[in-house]
Amino acid sequence: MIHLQQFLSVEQQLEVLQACREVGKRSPLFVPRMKNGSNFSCQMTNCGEVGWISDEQGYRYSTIHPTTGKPFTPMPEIIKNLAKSLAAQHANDAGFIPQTCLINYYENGSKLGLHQDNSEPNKTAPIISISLGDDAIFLVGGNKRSDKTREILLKSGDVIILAGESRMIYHGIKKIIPSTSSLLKAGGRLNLTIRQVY
Ligand code: MD6
Ligand code: FE
Repeated sequence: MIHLQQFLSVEQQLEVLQACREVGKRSPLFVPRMKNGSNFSCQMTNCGEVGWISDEQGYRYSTIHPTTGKPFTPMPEIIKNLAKSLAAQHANDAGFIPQTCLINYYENGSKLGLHQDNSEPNKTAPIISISLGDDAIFLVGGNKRSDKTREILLKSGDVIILAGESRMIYHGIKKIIPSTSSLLKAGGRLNLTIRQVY
């Protein structure tokens, strides 16, 4: 796993944030649900050809936004270009095709349970993750759910790349640390994960 600390300048962070706001106008945040009907504690939206969704039918990629019924907003160029350049320079994948970007929004108190990213038919392309806003405690384990985890502090502008042997490791968000960034006026944290799904 690659952790690039404060990789994005504040200027770049603001540009990516603005791109997310534009996405949110056409493809608003929604609250995904688990198979048992319970809500996720973070909100999500997507841009790109497909988006990751979750409800009582399970989790999967869909071409349709779950509340608008419309296709997801195309991925803004700034997000595409950042992901392609990160994949080429840090994950040895100059052919990376950014097909989707999942945008998670965490308010204070939101978290994301330990999981493996296994919805993608393509399990060899790297996953590029960008953090914006308040600090988060990221849990990183191994290839088995029962493997010991360690905590990594993710700050605004940090990038995580899961590639190669780390592609399938278990990970999650333990907590958001309130008021640690002034990037988001309303507080909280945004995370973008950009993938080549197919
Ligand atoms: C988050 N990130 O940072 C959640 N998944 O809010 C993820 O679940 C994640 O950071 C795959 C690759 C990188 C990630
Ligand atoms: Fe993940």
